[in-house]
Amino acid sequence: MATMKKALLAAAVAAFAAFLGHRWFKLKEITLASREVPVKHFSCHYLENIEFGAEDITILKDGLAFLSTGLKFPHMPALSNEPGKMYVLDLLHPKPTPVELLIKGKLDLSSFNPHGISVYTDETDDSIYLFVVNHPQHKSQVEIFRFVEEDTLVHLKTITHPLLHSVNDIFAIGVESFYATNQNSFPNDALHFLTIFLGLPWCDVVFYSPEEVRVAANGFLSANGINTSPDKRYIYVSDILDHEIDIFERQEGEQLVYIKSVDVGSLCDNIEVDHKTGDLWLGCHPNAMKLVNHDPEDPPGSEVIQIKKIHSEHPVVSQEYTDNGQVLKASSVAAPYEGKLLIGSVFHKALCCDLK
Ligand SMILES: [Ca+2]
Ligand SMILES: [Ca+2]
Ligand SMILES: [Ca+2]
Repeated sequence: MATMKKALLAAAVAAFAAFLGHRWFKLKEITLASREVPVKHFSCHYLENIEFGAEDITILKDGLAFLSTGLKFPHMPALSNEPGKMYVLDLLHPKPTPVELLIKGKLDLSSFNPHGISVYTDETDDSIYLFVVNHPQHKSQVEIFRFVEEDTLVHLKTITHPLLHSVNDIFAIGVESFYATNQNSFPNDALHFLTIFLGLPWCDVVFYSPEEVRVAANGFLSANGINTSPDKRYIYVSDILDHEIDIFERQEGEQLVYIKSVDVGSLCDNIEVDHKTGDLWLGCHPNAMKLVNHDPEDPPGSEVIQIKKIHSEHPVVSQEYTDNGQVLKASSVAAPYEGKLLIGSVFHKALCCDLK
């Protein structure tokens, strides 16, 4: 009897070890831990004044770009002790230079830690609202600003909600309503890591309006960038650890209906969409292990991926820019505008490139 018990126990331990080994192998696949990218550059220069990352960038139709900079994030190197800042840059200027935005209002600037951003233009009076994910003391909240004059943001409102527990990016759809991605399935890091280890796609996208807050879509391993088609009919979400872009249709009453997923073969962070062509531009991490290891001898690289004809039977996914971390570490966003491309990063610099 004792021998039988021992044999069963040994079999159980072996099965558990095999399971752990399998999950460990899967984790290496998820993080693309052995991936290297070749170097493929455009003609680019560093943007002045951006030394501590520009995690997210978005560009208005008139060439005005907004940048969120200085993100401090758990497990990522933070090179500056200063709080984060917002910048604006005019791409129509002969020598576009980022200018720090002055923030007016009651927001605590000493703990300002800006992450994903989105702009909403109110077409009735052309006023511009800037929505910014903020992580003071590593919490998650959304700040709504109004952009006034050339270089000023007026803080209007801070939004917190239990469903908005680990927000990465947002897509603003009204003066006070938005979709937000949660990159963790649980606010607790250890529980979230466990779900990733077990491969459970439990992250969600939340719809927020003053009247209603609810989960609008789920089933993401980790939801990161979110943006829309030029006609605002579709929503694109980067499921970063699943290496794909998930496409949803917005239906009446802000119901999201899943359409399909497009494989990108990389860990794509934020999504920007060309206003004219509808092409998607993705700032991606070629290898997430390098991102968490931050070994100066083997830094995390950068990768920009473009998707053309995303709604057709055969979307065209192409690798447009890659770097081994010597020029740009940890690219997180690529924003196109009239033959130019701004590439931002999590904690490093930002580039202005010529696509022609
Ligand atoms: Ca964004
Ligand atoms: Ca997915
Ligand atoms: Ca992001």
